[in-house]
Amino acid sequence: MNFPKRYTVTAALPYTNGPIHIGHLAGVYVPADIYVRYLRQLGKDVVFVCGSDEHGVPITIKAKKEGVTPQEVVDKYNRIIKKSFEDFGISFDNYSRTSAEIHHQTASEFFKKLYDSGKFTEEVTEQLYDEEAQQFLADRFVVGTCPKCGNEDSYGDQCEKCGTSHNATDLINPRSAITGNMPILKETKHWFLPLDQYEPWLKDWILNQHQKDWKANVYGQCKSWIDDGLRPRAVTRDLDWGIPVPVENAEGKVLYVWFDAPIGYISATKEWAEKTGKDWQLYWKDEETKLVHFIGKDNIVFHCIIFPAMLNAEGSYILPDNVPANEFLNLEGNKLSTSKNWAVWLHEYLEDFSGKEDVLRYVLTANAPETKDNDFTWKDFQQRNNSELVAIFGNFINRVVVLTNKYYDGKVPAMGALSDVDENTLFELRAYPNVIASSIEKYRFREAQGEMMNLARLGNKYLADEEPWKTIKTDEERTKTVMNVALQIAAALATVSEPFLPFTSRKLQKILNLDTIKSWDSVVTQKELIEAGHQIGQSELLFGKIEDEEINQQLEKLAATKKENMAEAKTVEPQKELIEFDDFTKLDIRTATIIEAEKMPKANKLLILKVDTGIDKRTIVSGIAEHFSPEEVVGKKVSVVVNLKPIKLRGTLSEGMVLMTQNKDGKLVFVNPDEKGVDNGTLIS
Ligand code: B3M
Ligand code: ZN
Repeated sequence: MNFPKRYTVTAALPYTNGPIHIGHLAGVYVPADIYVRYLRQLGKDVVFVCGSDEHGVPITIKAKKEGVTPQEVVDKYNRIIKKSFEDFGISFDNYSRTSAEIHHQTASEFFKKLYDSGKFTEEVTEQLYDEEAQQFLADRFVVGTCPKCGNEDSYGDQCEKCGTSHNATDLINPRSAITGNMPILKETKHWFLPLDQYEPWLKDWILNQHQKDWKANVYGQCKSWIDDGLRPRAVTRDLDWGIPVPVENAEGKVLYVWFDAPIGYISATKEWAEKTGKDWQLYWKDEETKLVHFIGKDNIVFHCIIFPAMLNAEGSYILPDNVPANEFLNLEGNKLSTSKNWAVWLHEYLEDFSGKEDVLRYVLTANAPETKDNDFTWKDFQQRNNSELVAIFGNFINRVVVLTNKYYDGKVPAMGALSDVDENTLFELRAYPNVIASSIEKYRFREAQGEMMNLARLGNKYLADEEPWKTIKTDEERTKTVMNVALQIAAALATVSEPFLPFTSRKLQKILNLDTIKSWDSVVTQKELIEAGHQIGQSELLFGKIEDEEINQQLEKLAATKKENMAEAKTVEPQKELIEFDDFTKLDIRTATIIEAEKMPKANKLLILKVDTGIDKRTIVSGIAEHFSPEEVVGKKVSVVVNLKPIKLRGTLSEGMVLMTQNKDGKLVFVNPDEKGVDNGTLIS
């Protein structure tokens, strides 16, 4: 492989108007982190930067909604987001903020340089204005119909449905996101980056030079943008939150957030260089530096067209070598959504699965939306943990370590004469670092991780085939060799798993009692990664099984969110697919009475009900505790699905489901056959 002299790796700066969820991790931060950890293992000179994107309209909207200042909003979420990154081992060299002084300075200087060298055009144009709010409406302050796809809820700057990025005045039927009013047009002066002038250059750079090495989804979006024809883009806004436009006669104007945010990568590098005594310019201006931007697909145009045009206009910067954007991750079949709370928030995940940071990293990479949108499901999460991490990786390591301790008091036995199987196994082992590296270099992280797991599979199979637990009784020398080979695989795994599972790798290093993990290269070249006579430590559980109950709790949580959303939207749920009469008759719904009720300990939403179904008296766990106290429900007549397969919820077996619906205020109410003379156990049909 031909390596550049150094790397600058950036990960999209998250908007600081909310916490981050699994979609962010899967789309941007885990792949970026895998890439960087791998480079560091090779001993490469790399800087990995990110930071909070603290300007822009979403933050001011959030502040208005919560009745606080934008600064309070960004302070709060910067703290939460930064902690989530640390918790999940995203190993930034610097996590900065666009509200930092150094960023204001860097972005202002950048603007000033383009301004002074006449790279902007100045135009007085008519922009949307909300008379009631006395404010110009740009970007997310305005919604309307997308001129490209007809989505009626497109934002002023971008349509989330078709991904098109446009000017607010392009929207059909625009309305103010602040007051809902129809805006008027009012004249205002702004500075524009004449993208049209960069079209021939962009065509050559992207369409001719990067057709092959950029991902198809990235290249495709760029091409369609260029084919549609580029138009001048305003780089300033009439807003009071942001970086003031650093020229005269620009009162009340700030830099457009998408002008300042990508410059945040540069400021974050400068801040890092100041702290570490490095020269930041080498990382941004030296042709031998490889610049890579990790982003989500909705950021492609900004990173592939607008920011490069800005860098080109400035003149002294390098351009990105690659922009490996991922598609989107869905959750249980639906689009992740902050406003609908349809997400697995990272800080909430850790409340339920603390110590399982690597499990989430693993599942998100195994399912990464690299080439198309993908779905995260809790069932898949459980299955990948239990039958891959526990059953393959964990099981292999546990066997090796337990047997080494049992047979040799934890001292690595010496390798004797090697059989063909041993030779082949060691040969395969030495091939893995390059196989994994070659996938990582192509930004195919799920493939890379799959190969890492194949190494664990190799170890597992080797032990299962060679059966040291049997040969120990018949052939002590052979057993030593087998255990030695197995230990080599374990040591190699500590190295090649590190980019994907950094916490596990560290644990494994500790179990094997290694001062450091072996270098990526030494796995290829070194005969013995762990030497005969080396004392290893005791076995420790690398991964724990995840029970059905834990998964059911997560599914319950999502079901509750869905119900809340329905109530809020006051929408009628669309009719479900038609079913056969036979399917209907399978349902056994009975009238019943609640005879006892108590709160589920340590659960906000659950009540444990004892229900007289006419057939029997049984326990049903119901997610209604936020709507009813136990006292309120005792004696209530209800309808119950009695033949639903029992499931355990927080340790209590729930045998059926009490049918609920919602009243106009969104409060849950029972489906109540409150006719006199209806006996319990009467079939609802
Ligand atoms: N904050 C958009 C986003 O979070 C934006 C990325 C900026 S990267 C320079 O989707
Ligand atoms: Zn659209």
